Amino acid sequence: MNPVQGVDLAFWYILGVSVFLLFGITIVMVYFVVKYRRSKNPVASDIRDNYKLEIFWTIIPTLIALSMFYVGWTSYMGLRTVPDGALEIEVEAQMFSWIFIYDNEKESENELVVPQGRAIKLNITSTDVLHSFFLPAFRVKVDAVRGMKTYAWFFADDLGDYDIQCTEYCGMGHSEMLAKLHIVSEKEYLTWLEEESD
Ligand SMILES: [Cu+2]
Repeated sequence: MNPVQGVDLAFWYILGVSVFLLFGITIVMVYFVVKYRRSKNPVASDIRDNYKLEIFWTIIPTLIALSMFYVGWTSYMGLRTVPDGALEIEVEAQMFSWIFIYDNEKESENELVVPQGRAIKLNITSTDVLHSFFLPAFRVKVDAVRGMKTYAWFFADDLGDYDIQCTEYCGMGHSEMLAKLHIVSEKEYLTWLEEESD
């Protein structure tokens, strides 16, 4: 599964369970408040040691929590497992822009150009302070740390332009630390790659 779908599935699953429980618990609570109000039920019953009930309300929430963990974990593994043959590009964060370095030493600033139909692996680092590489359309968000290599990957499936932002407050120019991802055809990519860096 493409990690984008994996992350979305985890999001909707957890949201769905949460909304279901919110309404389920609220409805039951309101029903009990009305049904067991003091005028109708003056003496409260004192129920103790109902083992069946206690086992039930321990096991069911445990299974729900584990199922949320499972969808979260599998989607996370999707984000962390880079397919073989991914195209690797170096990413350097600096105050306040993104530098992308390609195989043939070509560098571009704030413009990441990749060919359609390929898995792209980004090897991310920072030349100064902490930054964070955020590519929301592909559910990618990874810290850029000086002296450390982190990575992210995504599958370049649809042609188009996508936003890249720094999402770790890194100084006065943080809000202008924006870049664009351009997914272009293989041919366009190769032409662009051979152009002189500006
Ligand atoms: Cu930054």
